[in-house]
Amino acid sequence: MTDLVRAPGPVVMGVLNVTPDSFSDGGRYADLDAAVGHGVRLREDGADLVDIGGESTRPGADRVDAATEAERVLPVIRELSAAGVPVSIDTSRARVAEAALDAGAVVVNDVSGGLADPDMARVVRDAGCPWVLMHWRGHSRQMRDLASYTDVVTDVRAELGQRVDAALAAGVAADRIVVDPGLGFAKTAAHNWELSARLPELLHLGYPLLFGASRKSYLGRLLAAADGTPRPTAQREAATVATSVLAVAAGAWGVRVHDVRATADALAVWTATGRPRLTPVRPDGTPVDREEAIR
Ligand code: PMM
Repeated sequence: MTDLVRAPGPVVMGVLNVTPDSFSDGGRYADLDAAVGHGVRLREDGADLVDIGGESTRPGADRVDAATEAERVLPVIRELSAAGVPVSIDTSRARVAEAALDAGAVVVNDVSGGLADPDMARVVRDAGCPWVLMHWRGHSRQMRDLASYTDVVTDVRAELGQRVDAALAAGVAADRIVVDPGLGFAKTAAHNWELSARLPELLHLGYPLLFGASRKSYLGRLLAAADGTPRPTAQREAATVATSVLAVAAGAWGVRVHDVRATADALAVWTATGRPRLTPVRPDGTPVDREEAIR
């Protein structure tokens, strides 16, 4: 597992939210057996990692306290790890991350990119585990008010770069770092599409990139009914698969998805086709060169 960050990929992270209120699977896996069963299924479906979260990050969600978050995730992590399923802990709290690593988790997925808890860098450095640094500007309650950018791609790249620098300064090894643009976190639908379209510009940070679009509301809005009703979360799978393949073809290292089998199947097709890569193009169809993409 220590080689996961350097894996040729694509890495598929399966989502397991042990919460009553996550936007897509909230409430479904609150019971231990159901959660463990689902984690095993995600692994069988092709997940390289099962990402376990005990606090909803849905926009507008209230925070839970650290003890509640830990109580939700630790038993699931223990059982899945004992069953040989590689687990990441989706938390922005150092205390929860530390306990999760003790319970068998092998990766820390921090939606705050180390901003929410100043002690997180120490925990990750001491564990020597991979750390997913997601772009983040504030907790769920405030994030809708923070979606303001001069240019979303250059701003997200710069802010992620600062999080990487802070991690390195705290002694985290460069080869343990994964970055993530944080689709839907202080981002409008237009921001999410812009980040998707210009993903190669984020790769210039020089770190493996995780892409998490699965079932998010901008896909529901894209696929809305004629009366404007967003497509329900469970019916956003084909769009999710498309985002995953396009992200990987644009150079993403991995994707974070709810329906692992659908995305793993699509990525198997991509691999069998010789891993074709997208080249960024101008609106007139001519390729954008590296220098121009950096801007
Ligand atoms: N999205 C959610 C939660 N955790 N972690 C990373 N690294 N990237 C994401 O995009 C991300 C995340 C919210 O989605 P969920 O409610 O389906 O877990």
